[in-house]
Amino acid sequence: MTPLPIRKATRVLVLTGAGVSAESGIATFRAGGGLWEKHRVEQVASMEGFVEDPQLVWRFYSERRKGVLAAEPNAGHYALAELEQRLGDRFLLTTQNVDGLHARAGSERMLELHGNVCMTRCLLCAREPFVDETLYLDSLPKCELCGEEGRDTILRPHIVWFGESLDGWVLSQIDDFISEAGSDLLFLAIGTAGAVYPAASLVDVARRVGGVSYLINLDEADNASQFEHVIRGKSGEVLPRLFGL
Ligand code: BV8
Repeated sequence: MTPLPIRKATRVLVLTGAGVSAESGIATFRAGGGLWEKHRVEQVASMEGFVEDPQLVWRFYSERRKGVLAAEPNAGHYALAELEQRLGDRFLLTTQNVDGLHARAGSERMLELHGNVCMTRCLLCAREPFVDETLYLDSLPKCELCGEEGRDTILRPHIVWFGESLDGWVLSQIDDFISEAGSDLLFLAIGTAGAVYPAASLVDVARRVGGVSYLINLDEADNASQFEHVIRGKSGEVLPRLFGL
């Protein structure tokens, strides 16, 4: 496999999706047997669904929290952490994944676009999201800070649901990285079906500044035609070779 065209000036922006964690045993969303086959998205990954049945949503996220805590990063996660070590501030990883495996593999220059399944926050007050590994299978967690002020507020997963905006600061970090790179940008989308926005539009932004784009994915992706280079395969096998590790 031809290693990536990384020159001295090249700045690498990576977007990962659920496919990168598949070899860690974590279910993807849209493949056969995937998460969206067992659950209606609107019911478990939207504010409307949470308001309608918060216990169903907490059960859904508690099951995923349990799976994530039992999982380990795979060779694909470690390859990305190694590439970051080599490139330093010429590297930025953005992930749609909420499983925290990139951080556990050592990635530091990493932004979580859709939140983290092992973090919880209050539905109402401005307390910071906090690490939470508790499983709420038949109980609803309450905000104790709100409780002290006499409000009975439940806590929610620190996840970006459909219809909710992504964090403005995170998006501005990505925009800044792309603008600074210009035509020296190398954009890699790895293990994602390219079906969810605005993450799926990153390839268009990369091309607009003259960047080179690669898709590394097991199957066809919705936005595959946007990429100059498409490599089909498993990220755990492809990335170490592609990065020349
Ligand atoms: C928003 C949390 C503003 C939930 C998730 C245009 C612009 C902006 C918004 C929209 C737009 N058009 C439509 C929208 C609305 C919506 C959207 O995109 N809908 C889609 C369905 C059309 N977007 C939003 O609502 C976003 N909000 O933009 O705010 C706004 C506000 C109001 C109204 C409009 C706009 C919020 C999106 C975030 C939703 N939250 N996650 C949770 O995780 O529980 S998205 C969810 O999908 C996950 O985060 C997941 O990561 C993500 C994307 O899925 P993939 O990662 O790609 O996973 P998938 O299974 O699909 O594919 C895996 C791929 O891996 C496969 O192709 C497979 O072949 C491959 N693979 C498998 N194994 C391997 C492999 N590849 C390599 N190696 C392997 N071993």
